[in-house]
Order: sequence, then C-alpha cells, then structure tokens
Amino acid sequence: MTANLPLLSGGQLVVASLRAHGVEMAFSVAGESYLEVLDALFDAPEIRLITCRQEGGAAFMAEAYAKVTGKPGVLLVTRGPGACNASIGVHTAFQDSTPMVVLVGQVARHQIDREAFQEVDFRRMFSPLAKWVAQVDMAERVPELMNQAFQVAVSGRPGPVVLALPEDMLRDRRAVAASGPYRAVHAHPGAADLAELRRLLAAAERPIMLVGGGSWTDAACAAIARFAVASDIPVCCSFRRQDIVDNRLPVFVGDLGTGAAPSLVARIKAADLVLAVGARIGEITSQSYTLFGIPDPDKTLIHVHAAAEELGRVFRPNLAIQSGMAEFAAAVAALDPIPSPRWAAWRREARAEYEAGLQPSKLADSPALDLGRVMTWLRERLPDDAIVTSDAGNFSGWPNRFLQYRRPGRQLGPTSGAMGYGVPAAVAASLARPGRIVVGFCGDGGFLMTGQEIATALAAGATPIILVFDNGMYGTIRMHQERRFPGRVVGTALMNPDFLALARAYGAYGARIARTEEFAPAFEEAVASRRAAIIALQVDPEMISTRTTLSALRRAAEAAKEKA
Ligand SMILES: Cc1ncc(C[n+]2csc(CCOP(=O)(O)OP(=O)(O)O)c2C)c(N)n1
Ligand SMILES: [Mg+2]
Repeated sequence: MTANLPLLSGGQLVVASLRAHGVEMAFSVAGESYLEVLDALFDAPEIRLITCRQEGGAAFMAEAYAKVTGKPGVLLVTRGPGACNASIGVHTAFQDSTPMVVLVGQVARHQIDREAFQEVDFRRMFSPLAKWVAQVDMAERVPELMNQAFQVAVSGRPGPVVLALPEDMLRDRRAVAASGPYRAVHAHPGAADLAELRRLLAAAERPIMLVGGGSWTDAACAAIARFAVASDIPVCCSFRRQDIVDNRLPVFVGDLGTGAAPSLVARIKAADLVLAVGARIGEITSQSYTLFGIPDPDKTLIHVHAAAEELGRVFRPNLAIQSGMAEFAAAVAALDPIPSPRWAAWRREARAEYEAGLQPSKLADSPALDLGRVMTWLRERLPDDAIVTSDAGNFSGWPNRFLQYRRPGRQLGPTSGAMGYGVPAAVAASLARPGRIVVGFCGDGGFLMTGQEIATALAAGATPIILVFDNGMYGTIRMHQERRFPGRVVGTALMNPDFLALARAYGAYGARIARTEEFAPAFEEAVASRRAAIIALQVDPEMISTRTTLSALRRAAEAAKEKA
C-alpha cells in the first residue's frame, strides 16, 4: 500500500495530520527548530496561521480559540525559550479542562541529553502541566502520535497535550498516510445512576445545582437549563463559567467565583443537596474547602464529572457519575420532572438575592467613573452573542457580578487565575467568531503582560474592544496587603504608560475615560471603528472591589489588629 503514497517529510506529515483532524486555525511564534512544519504550512492555505508576538499570548489564544469553538487549540512554538513562554497557557488549559495540541520544536535526536542549544526535556518540564507529553522520534510515527494527541486532548476531561518534534525527524521523509479526524470519547450516565439521582432529588428540600468545567456545547447548555427549569432547581455557576446557563432564566442564582455573593455562599451551606455538574470541586468552587465537610460532605452531594479521578477527590459524593456534559445533560433533560417541587420558595428567594446583587452597592460618594453604572449600561448594550473575555485581577469582579451571559454569547476567563489572558483571548475570540462583539476586560497589571498581542489583532484583522481598568496598582494583591498588613504597601504600585498613545501607536482605536457619561460614546465609537480598540478607564483606586473600598478594608484590618 505504501508504494502509492508520496514521500513526505516529518514536517509535511505534521501538517497533513493537522488537516486530517480538521484544523482551521493555528497560533504560533516561529522558530528555526520547526522550519519544516512552517514550510509545509506554506502549502496548506486552509489552515490559517496566526503569527503572534509572544508565546504566552499565542498559548492563551489557542486556549481561548478552543473554548469558543469546542475544537482543540493548536499552538506551534520553538524549543526551550518558546516552550517556557508558552507554559502559562498550557497550565491554564490544564486547569480549565481545555483541549489543546502544543507542537514544540526540539533539538536533533543525536544532540539530545547534551544540553544542546535551547534543549529542554519536555516530558519532565510539562509533566505536571499537560495531560500528556510525548516526543516523536520517528517520522513514520507522526500520524499515530498526532492522532493520539488529538484523541487525548478532547476525550474525557479535555486538556493540553504536548508533542516534541526533533528538528532532524521533521526532515526525514517517509511514505505514510496521515490519520484523522479525531473522535472525542465521553462516558454516558447509566440508567441506575439516573434513577438514583432522581430519587435523591425527589427526597431533597433545598437542592441547588452547580455547573462548571469544560466541554459544554450549546446544546448541552440548553439541555441542562431545560432540566433545571422543568424541576425549578436553582443553578449557580462555578468561577468564570457563567455562560453555561442563561443568566436571565429564573433558575439562575449567581456565580460561585472568587467574589461570590455572600448570600449565595450561605445558601449553598444551607442546601441539603448539591448537584455539581462538570465542575471540579476545587479550591474556589468549595470556597477554600469550607462549603462541605471533608471527606464526608454534611449534605447530599451528587457529583458529575467527565473524569473518574475527580470523583471522590477531597469530597466523597453520595452519588458519583462519570459522564460527558452533553451526554449527561441530554439524559437528565429526558427525566420526568419533579412534580410541584417543595423548593419553589427556596428557588425564588435565591433568584431574588441574585437580582438584588445586580444593583450596584453604595460604596463611595458618587465616583466620577461609576463602574456599577458602566456595567449596567454594558449589560443592556451587549448583544446575546457577545463574547466577554477576562484577565485575572480585582477589576474582573465588575463584569462577573454585573454582566449577564447566555449562549451563543460567551464568558472566557482563566479559572487558573493567570494574568495576561484577557487581550490574547479577546484576539482569538474575534478571529474565531468574526463579526461578533468581543469585549476584553483587563487590569493595568494584566494588560501589560500580553498587551502586545494588540499588534497581532491589527495584523490579523481581529476587532476586540479591550477595557483597561487603570487603578495604578496590582489591586488584588494590594487588597490582600491591606487586609493582612494594613498601610504597608510594597510591590503593588504601578506607573503606567499613556494608554491612549499606546493604542494609537498600535493603530488601534483608543480612548481614555474618566467620567461615567464618557463610556457609552467611546464604546460605540470603538464598535463603529471596526478595528481593535483600547479603552482605558481611570478607576478610583478606592474602588477595590464591587463590594468594598480600600479605606474600608484598611480600617477593618486596623480595628481587628487593635482588638487582637
Ligand atoms: C501571571 C500572574 N502573575 C501574578 C499573579 C498574582 N496576581 C493576581 S491578581 C494580581 C494583580 C492584578 O492587577 P491588575 O491586572 O492591575 O488588576 P486589579 O487587581 O488592579 O484590578 C496579581 C499580581 C497572577 N495571578 N498571575
Ligand atoms: Mg490594577
């Protein structure tokens, strides 16, 4: 059979494999270690290669592209320096359960283990960061290992895989055929599991559902909402996963992120049954492991997760179901609803608390730039298919608390808490879904970590609108400092560039906003400009979160110290 196949280089086989797996877009920073792959891409115009400015940005782009499209994000980077820069995105994909295929150039096989130029043992480097790492030492095995890479990335709990490609292997020529496309493999809930779930639910008085994790399709989101609505079960979302359930539905009751509403936390504590679907019950979801008893949660816990390893981790559920989200959602949507559930008032109260939280808290005497009013305006202005990306930092409390999400709109944020995510994710989302409004929320700290990818946006025609919350500090850490060491500010003050001049230097639309009423016109101009845009918001440093001010924090910490 092989006699009829053309001789292809390892690099050409890599690209033939990308094609066979249906890859349409890949993100890269070039390197001499994988020239053969780049050259093969020259002949593959159906794969759009996005040239990025730093591998950290490129990796976040690949990760966000995967979140938006549901397809694995493909990233190409060079040996040690490229892989080291990219590692933040690999870690984020791991924590966020995002499928990603990372191709890393490697030194030639005969140089390995000499600490050759830029050599790193990628198996060791990525072992705690990636779902799977391998090195392709024989060109004839490219189809097999590429196939395995895609298969592992998308199946079960999705995650990032890394393939190291020695540069001399990429030059070897072999007559083998590419393989693909991948087929994601997910478990289904069994009939007995579903019957037990319904029995436990029917016996509950105060149930609450918690949805989160990765690999939710639009259809799975719609199905899980039908299930919740049919039995009137309140639903909250885990950190930065608010787009799983339409926030305008009466069953939606808030998000259990880092700035979760105290009323929601109290409600979960008061619940007698928690049905957690897709989310890991990790540190943030369990509010630093305080929501449930360890290992036996003092309430009925039903945990549904794509990976068997997550079930029974820390907490021992009464019922553990290993299932993909689409498979689970379809199965429960078909269950008989609980007739006139006892918890109607419980659900109504939870929703009323959530709706009350949409009213901005009274924090200070009318700041010139009132972020609560800006967010309220955006909530009404953004279309249903808007994509919101978020960096990590205290500013993210504003969109998390006040915006509402629904499919096909999306909320893309790093549950890993990685700063630098906001801009590249917005660029990738805009490339993956051109024509949609994409708004990227960043702090002044996170923005300057990867803001250079605005250049990528301009070059590739992406049109994200980046909002930079300029408070002159690493606000989150300053908040922790004021709590623990009031008045002792160190390492958290920032001196910023002129963001307006910076926007213009990139060729982006730019605006600087100091007052509430300036926001709407600037936003509309940014949309109309059909270019990437940076809107810098001059934020009063007092506005440290949506719920408290910096001086209130300091006063409380000082009072606590005096008492102690
Ligand atoms: C890559 C990375 N480095 C450091 C941190 C620790 N960290 C978390 S939030 C934060 C400050 C964020 O500052 P900024 O982006 O200005 O947002 P703000 O909190 O001021 O709104 C820091 C330094 C992190 N999460 N990620
Ligand atoms: Mg800041």
